[in-house]
Amino acid sequence: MTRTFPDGFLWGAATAAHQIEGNNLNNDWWKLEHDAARYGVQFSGDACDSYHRFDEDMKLLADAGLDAYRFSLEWSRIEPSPGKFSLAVLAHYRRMIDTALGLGLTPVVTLHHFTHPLWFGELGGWLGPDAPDLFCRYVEQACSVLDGVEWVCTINEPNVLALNHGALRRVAAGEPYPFDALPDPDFGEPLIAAHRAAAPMVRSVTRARVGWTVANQALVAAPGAEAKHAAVQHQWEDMYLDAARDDDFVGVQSYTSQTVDEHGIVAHPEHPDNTLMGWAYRADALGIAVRHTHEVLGDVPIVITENGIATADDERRIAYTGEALGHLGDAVDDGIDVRGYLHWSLLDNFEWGRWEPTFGLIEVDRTTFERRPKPSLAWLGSVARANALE
Ligand code: GCO
Repeated sequence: MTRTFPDGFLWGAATAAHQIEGNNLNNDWWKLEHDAARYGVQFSGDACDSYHRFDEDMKLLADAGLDAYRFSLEWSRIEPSPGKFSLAVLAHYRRMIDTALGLGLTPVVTLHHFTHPLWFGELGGWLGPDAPDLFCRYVEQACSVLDGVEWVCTINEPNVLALNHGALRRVAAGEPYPFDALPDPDFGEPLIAAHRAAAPMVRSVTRARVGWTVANQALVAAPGAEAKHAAVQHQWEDMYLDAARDDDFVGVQSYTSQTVDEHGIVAHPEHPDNTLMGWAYRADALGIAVRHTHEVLGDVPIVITENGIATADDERRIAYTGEALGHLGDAVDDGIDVRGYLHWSLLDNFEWGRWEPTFGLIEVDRTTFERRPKPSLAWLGSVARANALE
C-alpha cells in the first residue's frame, strides 16, 4: 500500500545547538555537566563540532532528499553578557540560514532549546522578576537574522524545561532527585508569559509562522484512573498546549507512550524492546500525540518537530519511523492538519548528559568528527522524495 502525504509536506530532521555545536562554555548546561560529573554526567565537550561543520551536516541532509532542517540558536553565544550582543555570532546563524536556503532546505529555527546564558541563571533564571522581558530582549536581536525564515519555534519543550528546573530546585533545597516529578507550574507560568510576549514580536518583524514545541507523552488512562489521567495530562502538557491557541502552528514531539494509573505516571517496565533511553518501543505514540494535540487545539496546524528512537540498530530506527509515519498518516487521513515531519535527530549527538543514546540518521566520529550516514538517512530521504510511504 502507498500512503501519500499532503502537498508541500515538510520532510526533515532536527537538532539543537548545545547537543551538536560544541564548547558552549557560557551556558547552564555546560556548568551542570561539570558540577554533576561526579554523578556520572558526561561532558558535551566538542559535541559534533557542528558550529564549524554545519554546512556539511546540511548538505548530507539535502543530498539525501530531505527538504527541511530544524536547528536552534544558542542564546549564550548571541548574548554572552546581559544586554551585550555578538554581531559575529548573529552573522554565523545568518550564514546557517543562508546555507539552508541555498541547499533548498526550509529552515525551522528554534530560539531556545533548553540552555540559558549563565548570567540569566544568576539573575534568578525563569523565577527572576524580569525573565520574560530578558528573553524578549534576546529574541528581538535574534529576529535581526531571520529574514526569509518561514517557521520559528520560540521555546522548545517548555514542559520538560519546567520539569527539569522544578526538579533541580528541589535538589538545591536538599531533597533527593525527584525522578517522578511532573513539570513545575512555577516555571511553566513564566515560560508561557515569555512565549506569549515573544511570539507576536517575531511575527511582527518576520514573515514566519510562529509557535512552540511541546513534549507529548501520549498518556493513556488505566481503567478507572480517568480523573488522575486528566489531572496529570493537564500538568504535563495541556497547560502548554493551551498557550498555543493563538499560534500559527504547534510542534508535536513524541517518542513513547505511558499509562497513568491512580498513583500517576507508570514507569516503563524493563523490557528487551526498550530503547537506549529506557523508554518503551511505542511507534503508535505519534498518532496518540497528534490526536490529543488536535483535540486540545482544534484547527491549529501541527508540525511534527521531533520523533525518533535511541537505538544502536539502524534497521530498528527504520522500522520504528515507518510505523510512526503510518500512524501519522492515519491521523492526516482523518483530517488533522499536519504540515511536516522532522525526525529527531540528524546526528548522533549529546543526549543531555549522555552520549550512549544514539538518535541520529548520521553517526559522528567524536575524535575526527567524520560524518557517516546510516541507511536510515537514505531511507527517510526516499520517503521525502516520494512524499509517500510504501
Ligand atoms: C527533548 C529535546 C531533544 C532530545 C530528544 C531525545 O525533547 O528533550 O528536544 O533535545 O534530545 O527529545 O530525548
